[in-house]
Formats: sequence, C-alpha cells, structure tokens
Amino acid sequence: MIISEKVKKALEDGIPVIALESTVIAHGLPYPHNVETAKILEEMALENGVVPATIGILKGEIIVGMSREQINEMLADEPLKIGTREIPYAVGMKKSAATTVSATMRIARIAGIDVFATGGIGGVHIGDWDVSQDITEMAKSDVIVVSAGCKSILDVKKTIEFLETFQVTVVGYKTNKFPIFYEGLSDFNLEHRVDSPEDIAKVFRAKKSLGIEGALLVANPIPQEFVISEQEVDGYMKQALSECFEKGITGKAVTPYLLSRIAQLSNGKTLTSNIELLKNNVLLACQIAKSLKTMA
Ligand code: PSU
Ligand code: MN
Repeated sequence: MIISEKVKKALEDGIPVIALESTVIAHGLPYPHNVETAKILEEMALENGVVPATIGILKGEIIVGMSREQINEMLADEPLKIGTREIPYAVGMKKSAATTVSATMRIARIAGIDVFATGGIGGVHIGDWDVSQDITEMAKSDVIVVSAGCKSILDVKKTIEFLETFQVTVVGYKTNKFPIFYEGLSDFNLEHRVDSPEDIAKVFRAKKSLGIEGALLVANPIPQEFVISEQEVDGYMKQALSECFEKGITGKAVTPYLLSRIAQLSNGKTLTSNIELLKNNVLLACQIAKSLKTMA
C-alpha cells in the first residue's frame, strides 16, 4: 500500500485527514464532471485545513492519496469497480480498480484514517436478491462514513433494517428522517439524531473506547435547494429500472447504469444534485475530522 507523502505527513503530525472514494469518480459521475468534482472536493478539504486522501488501485498498487495524474491514469485503465472482497484480486492480478464504499472504508481503516466522505451508500436492491458489501463492511470497519443516505433506486426500508441487523451505528445529522440522496428525506424515522460535528466525534470516541467494532454512519441530507421531488425522480427511476431489467443488467453494473440513465433523463439535474451533496458531505467530514483532533 502506498500512502502519499502529504497524507503520511498529515497522519504523523496529527493533521486531520479524510478519505474519498474513487468509484464515484470512475463509475458514478460522467466525464468530465467526475475529474472536476474530484478536484473540487479535494480543494474544499484543503481550504478547510484537512488533507484529502482519494483511495484507489493503480495496476495492483493500493494508493491512499491519489494525485491528479494517478486519478487520470486509473480512469484511462478503465478500472474495475471493487468492493472489499475484490481487493485481493485487483492487487494480485495487478489491475487498476476504483474502490466503492466498502473497499475505501477497509483501506482507510488500514491506513489509520477515521473519517470518510462519500455520496450515497450501497444497500439492499429492489427485486432480485442483491445486497451491497457496503453494509457488511460497515459492520466491521471503525470508520465514520458521511453520506446522504442511499438512493431510492434501493429498497430504503430494507436497507435501514439491514443496517440494524449488521449493528451499524447510524445517526441523522440535523434530521430525524433517513435521507434518500437527491430526494431529501424519506418517511422512515431515524432513532438517533446529532446536531453538531462535536457530537458525532463523541459518539465515535465512545464506540472506539468500548471496542464496539464497525462504522458510524452519518446520514447527512442534501441541502434543501438541491432537492429533486420524489415524484420527478420516481419517473426517471422507473424508466431506468425497467431498462435495466430488459437489458438483463445485474450485479455491479446496476448502480452505474441507473446513475447515468437518471442523469440523462433529467437533463443533468440529478448530476448537479449529486455533486452538491458530495460537497456537503465533504464539508461535514472535515468538521468531524477536526473535532476528533481537538478532542484528542
Ligand atoms: N450510490 C451512489 N453513487 C455511487 C455509488 C452508490 O449514489 O457512486 C457507488 C458507491 O461507490 C457504493 C457503490 O459503494 O456504488 C455500491 O455499489 P453496489 O451496489 O454494487 O455494491
Ligand atoms: Mn450488489
């Protein structure tokens, strides 16, 4: 595993670091928005006094803190989309790979990074049995995952139930409802709410000090001005889902297909919301990372 000099130095000097995933760049957003967004997110972290560490795999080499050139090289290799269980394959076979929430969490934990900002987590899919490794990884890795909940392309109710089954600690940030990505808030209640980054840091500290393994999932709703109505998203979603079914798209290919179709069908409206919620999650992750340091 290669940890970039900047990230290594920050970890040694106690400067806050946040992890960022590479699947959202490679398979979640279309070119050139993906590379632009990756840059914007890293700059935002730096402006907030936090060192960003984008995680991905380049020709079998795990990289924590990818440079711009390394991100471009990874994209040029048409990387695999990998969860934790595929890390050994990518490394052993010297493949380039973009890491999903599960793989990014595992690598962040190994590297000693406590906070990770993403867009949406994977969960329980609608239809055929398909449950993301993101959930089972959250049961294991002690990382704070800041996300805007999950997309309603998933079965939100079952995803929430699975988070309970796998003992994932979930808190809503300034909300009592589970957020569903572009659509703002779902109707499903969250049991626990926190209203400050300091409180999130306190919950994480308690978890660690008790040795209760697993993630602290922070459900951070998209800013109100970028919410797209459920009705509107539903229309796009139904069409994209039925195409997916007709084309026989399954497994890993489902999420990227749905994401890109929904972006096309909405004339880019969902893309803007996706980018804005990512920025919002990075900002909160920075505040949490700083709170963890001041508490130390
Ligand atoms: N949801 C999004 N955008 C994404 C993903 C999920 O709104 O880019 C990506 C994340 O990397 C997540 C992965 O970890 O998809 C889940 O994929 P799967 O459902 O195949 O486990
Ligand atoms: Mn799956």
